[in-house]
Amino acid sequence: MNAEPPKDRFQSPQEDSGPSYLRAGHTLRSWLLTTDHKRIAILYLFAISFFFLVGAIAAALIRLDLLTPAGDLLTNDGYNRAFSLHGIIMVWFFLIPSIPNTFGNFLIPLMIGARDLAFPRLNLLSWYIYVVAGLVTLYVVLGGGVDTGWTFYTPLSSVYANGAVVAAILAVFISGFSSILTGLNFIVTIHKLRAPGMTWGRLPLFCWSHYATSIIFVLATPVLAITLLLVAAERLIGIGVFDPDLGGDPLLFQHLFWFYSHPAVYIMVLPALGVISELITCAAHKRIFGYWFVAYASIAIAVIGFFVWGHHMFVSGQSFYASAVFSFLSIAVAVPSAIKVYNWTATLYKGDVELSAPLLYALGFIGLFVAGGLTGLMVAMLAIDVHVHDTYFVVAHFHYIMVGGTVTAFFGAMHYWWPKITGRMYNENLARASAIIILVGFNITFFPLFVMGYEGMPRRYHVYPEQFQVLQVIASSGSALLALGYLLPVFYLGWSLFRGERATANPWGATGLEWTTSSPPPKHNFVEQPVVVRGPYDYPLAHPASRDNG
Ligand code: HEM
Ligand SMILES: [Cu+2]
Repeated sequence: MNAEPPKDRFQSPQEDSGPSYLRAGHTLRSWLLTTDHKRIAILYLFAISFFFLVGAIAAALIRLDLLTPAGDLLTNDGYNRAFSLHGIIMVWFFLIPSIPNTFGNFLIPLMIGARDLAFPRLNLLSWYIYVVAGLVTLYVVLGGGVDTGWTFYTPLSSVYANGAVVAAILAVFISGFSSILTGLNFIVTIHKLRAPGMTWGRLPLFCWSHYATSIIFVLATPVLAITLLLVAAERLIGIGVFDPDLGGDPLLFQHLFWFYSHPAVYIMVLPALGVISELITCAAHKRIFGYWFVAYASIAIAVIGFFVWGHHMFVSGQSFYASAVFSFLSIAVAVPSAIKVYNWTATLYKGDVELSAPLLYALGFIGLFVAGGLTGLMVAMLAIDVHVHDTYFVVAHFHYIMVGGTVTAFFGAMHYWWPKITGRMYNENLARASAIIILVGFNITFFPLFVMGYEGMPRRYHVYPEQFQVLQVIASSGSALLALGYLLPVFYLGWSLFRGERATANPWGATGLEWTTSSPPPKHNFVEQPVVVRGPYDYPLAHPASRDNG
């Protein structure tokens, strides 16, 4: 941990940086009208955490209800509304914005040596759009909810569903503008605002993964927006695009929806992959193994991700040949993902490894992501998918990726960059304990779902045969432990804000530009424009031959 990066890495040491961004103005107004990307990141952190809590309360309701085979807690309709809200909030108001809008916002300018994002006011506008979308969602929650699931499949959503479907669609529609603006902002920033010497080959992998994510934000989100508008028009005035009686096709909805939503699952996980690359190299004090492979793997995932949507429709009656092609392409996406896991492992190998909390989160991530990925390969294969389609097996698979992956990376990022963001250190022992509780709680909650799904327990049912009760009760008890693991950091991180030891500029001995400025950074990030003279992750242990000598 004490290994100092080479002193000559950056030409302008940052001294005497002036008041930090946290101290530049204390009024509510100075926060709500800020154009500082770091403050906007904090605004997002609050808003997104709030929605995570709302989604988690819905999850608690689901898990309590599933304790008994008869589903005694909720009515059928109530259960439908609980899992729909859980899914809608977790996907659109947590998973998609979580890492990009908080850590991406905070870190990209710092990592490339810029003063801010390219469009600071657009950045603030994105936050307000997110908040407006969130308020509409709260209106839906308070108004009793929706029962369509987060996927809004027609004709359920367009004809039969009760509840505030149009309002829920409106909320998701509005939140899309926030995504598009953020994606544009990141793309322009990474192209235009890199410090002198920050070539593409020296870009931190965190930035590469956000670059790939932003491409999906900009290209895919409009498709979702149009699709949702069509559903709303169908429901309100019966335009008939999805209604066979009027010459429409309900399956068209699924094609349009998954053309967005499959790339969107990579929006949810690519930023997490970027986080893990940073955590791993720093914990190993080694240059990442195969930098260009990891960087291009992000782009490959983003591109191939657009051509696999049909794996959600294997049992919809699409042609066998279409299914075979989608199956092949889906398996192909596993290759770049596997490359990353391989390269992280090779990076740790013979590294000077420090078993800190961020590394524990990263290791937990790798394990859960591999389990989620391998079961993803299984459902990408036609024959297996026909057996487990719409069962708990799928629910387990995507929770391993989304919760075991993205949420774990979110917590890892929170710990790793906490000293930079707040200027304070957290309690390392409590942090390690919470990482382990999360890992154990997660597996107790979600592993039984693989077994149940394989044995035929369908998803979205709350009344089930007694044979599944033991596994359901185990899963529910695990979720209580998991909730504890997620809550614990709220307390020790909160404590650290006021009482934590003061952090130095570079407490981990890491090499990124963000660690050359003070913790917390000054309002304009750097006192002098930094000049980059070395490649990324240039740790003392990096093999001389693997250094770039620019
Ligand atoms: C923390 C503990 C959690 C528990 C116990 C839990 C439990 C569940 C269960 C049992 C379902 C299945 C509903 C059904 O198909 O019958 C479900 C669905 C879902 N969960 Fe979670 N979940 C948790 C956390 C999360 C998180 C953190 C996310 C995302 C960040 C998430 C995203 C989803 C999504 C997208 C669905 C699909 C909803 C649908 O079928 O429309 N869950 N969850
Ligand atoms: Cu997919």
